[in-house]
Amino acid sequence: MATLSEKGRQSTPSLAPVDYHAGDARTCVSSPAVAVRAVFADALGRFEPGAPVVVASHNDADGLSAATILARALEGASRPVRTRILGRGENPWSDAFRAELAADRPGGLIVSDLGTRQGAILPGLPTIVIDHHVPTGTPGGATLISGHALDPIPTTSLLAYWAAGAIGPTDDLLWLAAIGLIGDMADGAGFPEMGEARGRYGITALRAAVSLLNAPRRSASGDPGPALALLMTANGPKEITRGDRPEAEALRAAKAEVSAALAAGKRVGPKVQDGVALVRFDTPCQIHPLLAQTWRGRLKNEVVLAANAGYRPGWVHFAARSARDVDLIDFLARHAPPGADENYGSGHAAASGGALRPADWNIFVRGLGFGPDHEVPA
Ligand SMILES: [Mn+2]
Repeated sequence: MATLSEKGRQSTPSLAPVDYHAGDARTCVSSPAVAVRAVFADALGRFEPGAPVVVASHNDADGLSAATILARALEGASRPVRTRILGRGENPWSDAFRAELAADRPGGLIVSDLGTRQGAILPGLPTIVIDHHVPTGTPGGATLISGHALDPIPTTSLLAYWAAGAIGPTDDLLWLAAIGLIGDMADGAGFPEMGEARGRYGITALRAAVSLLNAPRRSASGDPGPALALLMTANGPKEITRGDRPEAEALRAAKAEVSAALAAGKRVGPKVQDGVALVRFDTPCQIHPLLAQTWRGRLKNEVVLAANAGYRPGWVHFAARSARDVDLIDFLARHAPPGADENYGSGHAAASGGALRPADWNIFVRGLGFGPDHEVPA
């Protein structure tokens, strides 16, 4: 595995070493952008020439913009590319995705903003993992371009923007990097690219575009198609916010749908028991993180659990937040039901959650002291 993890940025030129292929001489670089471009160029050179590249990415604004940056850059260089946005319950390190790739037989795979896990995604397939989450493993023989050790931590879209410099000119892709920066970091502070994008495209239009692009993944359909289609062809955020194409209309409809679901969810009162506030509701929309955040602002002493049994059939998805200084990863680990797996209790100390089968959910809430009226039909 080639690992890129380096401290320091353009503003503070450092000669921090970069692991650039195990065994090779250590390469000294002056900025993460330069390092990312070099590592990406090298890894792309090992893809099968002329064969399609699959770009798999997350369905939020950062993942969508990262995928778009990479796909547009590759298309600009006349390389065939297929974009695959992963949705709810999907994960590249799964048998389902492995089988899909094996049938597709691409010449290379780029996986962006989908985490960094243990093992090869498809053994033998040249793979680049671009990500900024805390790695939970080493992705086999893939080239890993990880931003998590940088300070500040870049978004995946910004890493993709730096990487795309290895393929061709990136000037028209800058606004896409900004979409991801706003999506994951709100203001993108600490990155000169954000200041430049703000000056060229306007922060208001960029923020409004992010809000629309994040709506479909929270809607019942979860369809990333319209957002991706707009990003692939637009020349700036206003073509998303003011567009009259059907795809732009679909984003506005998704946003209205999620707003209505959230308004209904806010009318559900929490049940408090032994320091835990439980908000139980059923909707196909992914509003549980938003609702948990809302109640975190109102309940100063409780661990808030917002639980949604309508999001994915056969599962209870929940978000955990607390205004108190509680390590939620630790809290959930201490209360884990026997059936909890990797879908339960990951994330951050301050923002966690998970998904449980109804039978396991019922054991979980019983263990927290809630009565049978809070259980979900198994
Ligand atoms: Mn991200």
